[in-house]
Amino acid sequence: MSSNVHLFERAQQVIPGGVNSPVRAFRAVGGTPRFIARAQGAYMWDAEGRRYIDYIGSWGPMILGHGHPKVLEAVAKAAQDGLSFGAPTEREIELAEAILKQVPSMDMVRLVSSGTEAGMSALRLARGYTGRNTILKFEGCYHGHADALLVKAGSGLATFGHPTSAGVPAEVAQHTMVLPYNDIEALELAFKQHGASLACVMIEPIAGNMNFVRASVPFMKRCRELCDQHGALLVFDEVMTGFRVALGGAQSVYAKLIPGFKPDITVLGKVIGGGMPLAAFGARRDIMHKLAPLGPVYQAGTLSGNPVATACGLTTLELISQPGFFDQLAQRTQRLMHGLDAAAVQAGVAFSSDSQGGMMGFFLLPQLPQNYTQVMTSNSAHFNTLFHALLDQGVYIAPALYEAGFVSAAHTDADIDATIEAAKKAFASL
Ligand code: KE4
Repeated sequence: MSSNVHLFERAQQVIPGGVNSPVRAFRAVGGTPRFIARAQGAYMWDAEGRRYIDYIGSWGPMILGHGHPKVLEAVAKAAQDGLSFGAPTEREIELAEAILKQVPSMDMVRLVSSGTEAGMSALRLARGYTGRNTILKFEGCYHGHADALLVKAGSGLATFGHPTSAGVPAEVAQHTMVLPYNDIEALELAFKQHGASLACVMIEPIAGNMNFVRASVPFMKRCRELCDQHGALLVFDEVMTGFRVALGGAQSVYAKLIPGFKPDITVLGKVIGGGMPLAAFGARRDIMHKLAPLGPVYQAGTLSGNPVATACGLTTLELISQPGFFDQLAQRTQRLMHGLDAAAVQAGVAFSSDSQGGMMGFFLLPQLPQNYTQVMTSNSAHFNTLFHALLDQGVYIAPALYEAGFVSAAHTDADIDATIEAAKKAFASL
């Protein structure tokens, strides 16, 4: 049995950083990544046979827990019928219908293979529909690694951005504005100065890439109003929140707080694939009719709507649509949050937490942060100590303080209680 250290050394010889996605390398928290051998229910086992209670859940998809028998059965049957055809299938229709049933802001949906692909395509669709080039995003929100979205804030408010990654031409970044999240004044200035050229505002409605930061109701209301006033589209990136914070996603949460609220385009991923490569974007019919082969906005994919991935996603959606699923998931998540809050108070540790449905976040800060700047005032050294103290006790949270956490239907009260006990010991080490 190879050790994690040995596997990491071997991996780094042939894969950049030893990983196929940077956050997995533990560079933010230090130490050796755990090479996972298998997972079942709420648990993962690493290459050394060590068991972890898993709060990453593949960064969101594993809402049922790992290896749900009905999902595995559907995947196995689909695989027997064929892995990929490059031709339409009935199950793509069924999955599209299942998605649209829960997200009434969309009349049509296009299936793709990753959240990045979905976000990139949504952006092109917004530009193609409006005939405009400028896009607006918010600091701390991550929408995948398409060039136009790897951009950080410009020098002044409402100014155009600069690339956050090498290889992104300045000419691309110059069409992207990046504003502080939850900053209504900056938003109004940006629309005042650039409203006529804005194709869209793209937002994570609950920003899981800042751990867990909610868009305030006044801010979200203002996003919607200003988009309407200036003819820009509101693009909801629900790759993380979709079918995770509620069956109808974050937009269903905001629709309860803002009468009649809905975004124009929605980006989905993670849960709708159930752990397999599947994502989607959708909108009203008039917007989606701009897409090839109907309209001038090109978008395509060899494995889009893959028959095995659609079986995984469809079965997952059928199971999470059962009555009471999200109520129970939310109760379990809240039980964990309350337990961690109490443990932190007992240990005298500055701590704040929040959750919605099966998505959660916490900060080693006395109050919940409202934007990226505030999130980054967290003490990263303390977080790293907490991360490893939990990991050493068999509790696996995200290896970065700006990442959200996820509870699954497979997490039992005993798992939650064990996690809280491990946190008590971990807080004592801070
Ligand atoms: P993917 O291309 O990784 O499937 O999705 C990109 C994406 C888009 N939008 C949101 C809101 C997202 O959270 C993501 C991906 N999330 C990260 C975790 N923060 C995935 C983990 C990783 O990058 O390895």
